[in-house]
Parts: sequence; C-alpha cells; structure tokens
Amino acid sequence: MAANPSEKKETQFYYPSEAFVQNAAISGMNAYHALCRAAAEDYEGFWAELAQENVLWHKPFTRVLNETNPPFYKWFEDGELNVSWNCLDKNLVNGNAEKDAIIFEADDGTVTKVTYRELHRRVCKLANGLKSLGVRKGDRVVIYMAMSIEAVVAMQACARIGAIHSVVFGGFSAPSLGERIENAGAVAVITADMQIRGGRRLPLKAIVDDALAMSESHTVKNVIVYQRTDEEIPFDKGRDHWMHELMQSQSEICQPEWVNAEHPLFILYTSGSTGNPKGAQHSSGGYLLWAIMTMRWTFDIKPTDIFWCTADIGWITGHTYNAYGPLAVGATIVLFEGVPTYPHAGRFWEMIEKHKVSIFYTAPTAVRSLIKASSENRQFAPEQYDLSSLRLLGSVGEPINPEAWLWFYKHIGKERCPIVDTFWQTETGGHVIAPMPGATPQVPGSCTLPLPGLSVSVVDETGQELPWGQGGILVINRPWPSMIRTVWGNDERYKTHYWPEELGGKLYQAGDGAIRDPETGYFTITGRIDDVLNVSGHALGTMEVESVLAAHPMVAEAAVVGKPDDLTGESICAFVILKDELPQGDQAKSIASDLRKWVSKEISPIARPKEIRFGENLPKTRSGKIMRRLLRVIARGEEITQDISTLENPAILDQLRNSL
Ligand code: 6R9
Repeated sequence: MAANPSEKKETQFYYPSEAFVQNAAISGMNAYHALCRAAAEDYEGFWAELAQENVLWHKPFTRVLNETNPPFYKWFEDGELNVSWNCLDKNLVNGNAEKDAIIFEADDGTVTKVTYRELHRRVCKLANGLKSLGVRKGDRVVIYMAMSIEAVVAMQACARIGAIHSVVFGGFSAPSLGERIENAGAVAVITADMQIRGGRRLPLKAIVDDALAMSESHTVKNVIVYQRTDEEIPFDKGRDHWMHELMQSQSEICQPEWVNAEHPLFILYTSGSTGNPKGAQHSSGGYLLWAIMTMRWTFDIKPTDIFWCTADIGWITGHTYNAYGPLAVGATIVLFEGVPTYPHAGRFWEMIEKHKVSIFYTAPTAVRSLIKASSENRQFAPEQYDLSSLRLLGSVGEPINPEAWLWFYKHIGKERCPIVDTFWQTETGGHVIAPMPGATPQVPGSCTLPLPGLSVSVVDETGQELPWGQGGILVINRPWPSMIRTVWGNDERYKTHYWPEELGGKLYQAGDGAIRDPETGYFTITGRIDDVLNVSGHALGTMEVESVLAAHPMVAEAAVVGKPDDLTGESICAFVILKDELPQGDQAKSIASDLRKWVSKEISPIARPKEIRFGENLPKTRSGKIMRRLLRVIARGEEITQDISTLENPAILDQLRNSL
C-alpha cells in the first residue's frame, strides 16, 4: 500500500550497542536466524524444548501439538501445571523470596512494595477465601478493578484454584460490565469500592451493583470488595464481602489446583468491539510459555531490571506483561494507578527516575500526548528528569509513527536504548512481530520481523502469499502455543472470524493490513483491514496518511477516516491535534491548507484529506487506541448511538463534532 515504492527513501537503521548485543538473550542476527531455522526444521520439537525448559510442569506433557480438529488446536495437552505456582512458588525457592515483585505507585504518589513472599501469601489467602465461598475450578470470576496490587492478587488467586478470570476494565459502564458477566456466566465478581485516577473517583462497587441488578441470569453469588478508600458504599450483607475480612482468617498455604495445559486461564473481552462481546479464551500452558519467552526475548529481562509496562490489567498487555510474564521470570514490576498527565505531564519521567525503571513499555498515544505536553511546557519535558536507568523501550497498541518513534528514541532513550515496537493482539496472547533488542536493526515505523517460532505472511484476498512490497492481509500460517483457543461459548464465531474460508481456513487472520519492505522483508502494519480507505480506487492505509500528517512540524497527533463521497467513492476526513493551541477561523483554514499540500507532496494528491478538523484531543479507549469508529460517525455528521463506555475522554466528541 506504499504510495510510490519507486520513490522510497533509503532505509535508516538503528542498531543496538555492542554491549547490549553481548549481554542479550538473543545476541545478534545469527542467533535470531538460528532460532527461526530450528522452528522451521522441527516445529514441534522447537516448542517442546522451550516448554520443557521454561515452564514448570507438575506432570510433563508427552504430546506437543494436536491438529486433528482445526482450528481447535491443542498444545501440550496431557501436561499438567499451575500458572500461579509458576509465577510465585518458584520464586520462593530460587532466591527471589525477598525480592520486590511489585512496586505500586498510587495516584497520589504513595508507594507500596510487596515481595514475592508477601505476594504469595496474599494470593494463597485470597485463593482460600474464594474456595470458602464455593468458587471451584472452571468457574468464571469477573474482576472489575483498577490498577492495584490486589488486582494482580485477584488474578493470581483465580489461577491458583483453576477458576477462569475475566478482567473487565474499571470504568466500563454498568451495561457493558453486565453483558460480560452474563456472557461469561460468572459466579463471583471481585471489585473495589472506588477507583482513583487522575484525582477523580469512580464508584466501581456501585457500578457492579447496577450491572448485577440488570442481570437476568443471577449467576453471581458473591461480590468481593477491595477497600481502596474509606468512603461509605452500599453493602449487601448476604452477597458482598470485604476482601480483607475474607482473607483474614484464611490459611497462608493454598495447594495449587493442577490443571491441564489446555485448561482456560482467562477470558478477555476484546477492546472497543461492536456487537456482542467477544471473549477471547486463553489456555494455561501455551499462554504461560509465550509470556515467559517474550519476557526473555523481546524484553531481554535480567534479574536486576525494573520493568514498567503502563498498560492497565483490563487489557491483554496488562495480563501478559504485568500479571503473568514478569512474575513468571521473577522480575520486579512497577504498577501505576494513575494517568500520565496527573498531576503534571512529567509524571512518567518522574516515576522512571524515582523507581529507576530500566525497561519502559507504553503506547504510542501516550508518547504522542507527552510530546505535545512537553513542547507546551518545558518544565515537564523529559530533559528535566534523570532517565539514565533506562536501557530498553517498548511500544504497543497501535502503529508508532516514525516521528513519535524518533522522539521516543532521542528524548527518552537518549539514542542509547533500543525500541521494541511490538505488534500483537488480545488473541495472540503475546508478541508476534517485534525486533529482538540485541539483534534486529530497528527501523522507525516498522515492527520488523516475527518472533522465532511464528510464521507470518502477507496474503491477498484468496490467501495467496504476496511478494514483498505489496500490501495485503496479515496472517499467521501455523498454530502457535499462546493463540486464542476459541471465542468463549461461541466456537462458530471463532472459526469464521479468525480462520476465514476465503483464505482457505488454515490461516489465522489477524484483521490487520501489512506490507513487507521490498529489501529487508520488514513488516509495517498499515492499520486494521476495516480501516483501509478507498479513494478513487486507490487503497490507502489510515496509518500511512496519519503518519505523514504527524510528521508535519505543527502536528502532535492525527487520525483519518473515510467518508462516502459522490465523486471519489470515499474521501478522507482528518482529525488533527496541533502541538500548539486549537486554531480558529482563518488561521485554521490556512493551516489546513498547508497540511493538505504537505500530504499531497509526501504521499500523493489522492491521499489529500478533503476535510480537516482540529481538536484538542482524539477519542481514545483507556488502552490508548483511537476510536476511529466514532470519528467515522462524526465525519458523516451522524448521531453517535454506539456504546462509548470504553472511551477515556467523552467530552472530546462534542468538540470534534462542532469543529467544522
Ligand atoms: C496488544 C494489543 C490489537 C490491535 C492489532 C493492531 C493494533 C497493536 C501494534 C498494533 C501496529 C503495533 N496493534 N500493536 N499495530 N503496531 N505495534 O494492542 O491488543 O487490544 O487486542 O489490539 O492493535 O491493529 O490488531 P489488542
């Protein structure tokens, strides 16, 4: 989908330092290629060896991959393990017992730390508490909490007794929460009295009450409430329990429930989706294996690292890279309750300095908003903080445009830290395409190459592999251990959505468009397939246009959507956030005209936005994704009737609506 490959600028590579390469888990491209070759030569042998070496099995598996009923693949199916045992008990006997597992920073800056020993103790107590309420292996438990040590404890406690958790973002509306509780058939909900973010309070427990009042099936018998504040909340004595009271009398020992490798560890409803909630069901064995491997390979985790992934636990990134992966490798994580801009825009940098964070993993949208904030107010620019503890940076959630990549690289990583731009999805459980930091030469705007073991291609609408340089559909060619197992309660939806007949039924369709660089084979994600624009018969990825807009010196962030057009079929409407203040009147017109010329020059006149609207922000989910479906509605001048409860900043909709 590149507009004109013949005019391609020479690729500039960014290399890890010699020292980084030498100490890296995957050291140099030869090591990377050797792993890829090993997987290609003996796929099952490759995975079996990793699973034997990196996961602790209660009962070893003898069967690696079962492909008899595609696309319902099974991995390590006769093996038995417990994920919480792998994350906690292991660390009590290998010298990590007194090591900090979690450094928690509250919204107001208060810091609380827990060691592996203490975390283990709390998880066992809550696990026993859940059992005392009758929660059993296979039962579903919905967790509706904010970022907290207790949220991780809740997830791990479920894993310990073989209950299947489903974390719902704290902040989803009562109807959305209710819908997920119903769909999962949950027997219990774990929540908190309040959520505190950015100085604001949200009554989580009251929302749970509303959600349950709407529920028709009444499967929820118990609600467990973590007391975050001292505010009075409604309490139903027959159903509700304070978490601390429930845990108080429980034993500190809880034998893990051994589960089959295929036993579901959790269900996670995919973010911002329309229609019925789609619960991605993940396994225990395969999921854990990939959480561990990607911690070692992509994040090159070392015993001394302080690892900070800013993602909420309500998102897959918070599952794999907060609640499970780091603990399974005995790392210390930073967990943050608040938001990057409160009480000031230097909060992230301040926290990196304070906790001596060495690996920092965040979303492009956070980077872009902080670029804007630091250009507006130098007092909170990263230069004001000591970021020398950093050694590796990561990006996730959306394509990171080259401008933002370079800023991240220069201003945060000081040209010293590799950036791992990690492409993956809720459904993939862990990273799919990403540079190996001590091996892969990085290119801004490209997530580079697949991880060893993953076979990824770009194909056309019939499933035929396309030559490098031609944009198409991103697919994964073979089942892999951490893949989604099904859509909870809806095998048919899993099959038709992810393994479409049109592509032959044997390719996992990610739902994203991609293009491979003609020379390096590096992947660039062009956006969701449904975000492809068709202007006068030319296919354009939203990302391509957004990236060019964001490269303009005045622009902080941009999102483009298509709008029906009599002349061109579809025309481009761009929503633009400037680094400076919101422009008005003639000034806005003149900037818009400059931006049109810029896009024309950088891509082609076809890609020129017909309409440009300025705003102070874009509508985003709490996981940092731009909600283009809402922008599409605004661009068309229609009423918003969709669910906006996942939206971080609803007020922005009015502003953008009135921006013409
Ligand atoms: C982990 C996560 C998945 C969708 C995915 C793609 C987009 C995520 C990306 C990226 C380009 C990256 N996405 N990481 N696009 N480059 N590094 O975000 O999961 O919430 O399920 O979203 O996010 O479009 O298909 P999830």
